[in-house]
Amino acid sequence: MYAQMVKTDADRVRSLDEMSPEERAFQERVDRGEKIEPKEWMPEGYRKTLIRQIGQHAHSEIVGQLPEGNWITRAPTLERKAILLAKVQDEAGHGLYLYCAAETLGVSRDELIELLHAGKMKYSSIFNYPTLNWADIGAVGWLVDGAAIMNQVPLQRTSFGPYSRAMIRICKEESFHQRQGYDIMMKMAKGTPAQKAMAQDALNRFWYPALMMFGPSDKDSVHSAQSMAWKIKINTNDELRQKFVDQTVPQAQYLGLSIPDPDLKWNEEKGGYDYSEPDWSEFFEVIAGNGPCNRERMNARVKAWEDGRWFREALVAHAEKRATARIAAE
Ligand code: BYC
Repeated sequence: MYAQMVKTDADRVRSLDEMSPEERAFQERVDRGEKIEPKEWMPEGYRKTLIRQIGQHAHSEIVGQLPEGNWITRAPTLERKAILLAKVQDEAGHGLYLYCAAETLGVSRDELIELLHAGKMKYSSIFNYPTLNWADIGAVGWLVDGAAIMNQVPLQRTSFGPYSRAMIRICKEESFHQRQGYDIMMKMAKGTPAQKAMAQDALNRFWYPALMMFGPSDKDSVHSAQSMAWKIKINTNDELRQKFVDQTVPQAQYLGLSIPDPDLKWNEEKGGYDYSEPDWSEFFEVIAGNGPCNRERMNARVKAWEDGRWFREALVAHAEKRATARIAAE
């Protein structure tokens, strides 16, 4: 099993009494709902957790361009192509806001990217699944961006100021992304029987990977308790997964598609659906680097980074030349 997935006593969230005066004052600010800004004192664990989560989130946006970018040249109409192009460009922008937010914590974008390429940082499991046909682009927009919004709307209230502000802007764009995906699904599901079958097949393949996006079940989540105490996370993984299921099932019904879960059932008492858990062994394999597309995704990212090296170096050389000229002129 994945090493960091083992919970120990050391993972326990400490009470105010067990904290140093500085930590206690910090925790009380978080409890009051104050935002923490980059230059302010913060516990080292808080800083590290944020770098891990924001960095992972930024990488997900950038790697997430690959499965959709694959379909830009094959979009069925000019309008669909323009829309998809804009969406994929938005993801690059999201990555940049997030890398900038992480940089305020004292880590550079280059360092984060090196860690990703060395396999020492993660990105969302979902992007290790292939997009086999156009219906998959609909399913990604509807389900993947739908799950992303469910996770990110509460993160607008996260305690770290730069992350929270990045989330506000990202969420506005994500809701457009989700709607464009649903619009593709609607066209396919109300189209010919063959198109409807493609939409159903895409839903079948993306349903459980989308549920995995929220992370392991609460009992196996190593970081949730501390991250929630610090208000880095606002909800548990299972809470958000449940909300996503409850929101998505009626959307599937409207499309006339069925969720690939024979045990899915409305539970009146809890006011939500009972549903089958994803195959967690598959999830742990994917985040350990053994999903269907992990190697392909990383090779594409490393190649893009290497191919762009001359351009980054030219920018730095140009900036240095201008700075030298400015100093000489003064
Ligand atoms: N994939 O203790 P836990 C997008 C890891 S981009 C991979 O519950 P935590 C989009 C976790 O990192 C969407 N790894 O962790 C872009 C930890 O391992 P480490 C990206 C996962 O952090 C382009 C271990 O499992 N969204 O939507 O408390 C086009 C234990 O988990 C995953 C974000 O990044 C996963 N799914 O909770 C279209 C949102 N889940 O780090 C769309 C921000 C867990 O100890 N992140 N792990 O080695 C979060 O909200 C939280 O980090 C998570 C996980 C809920 C994902």
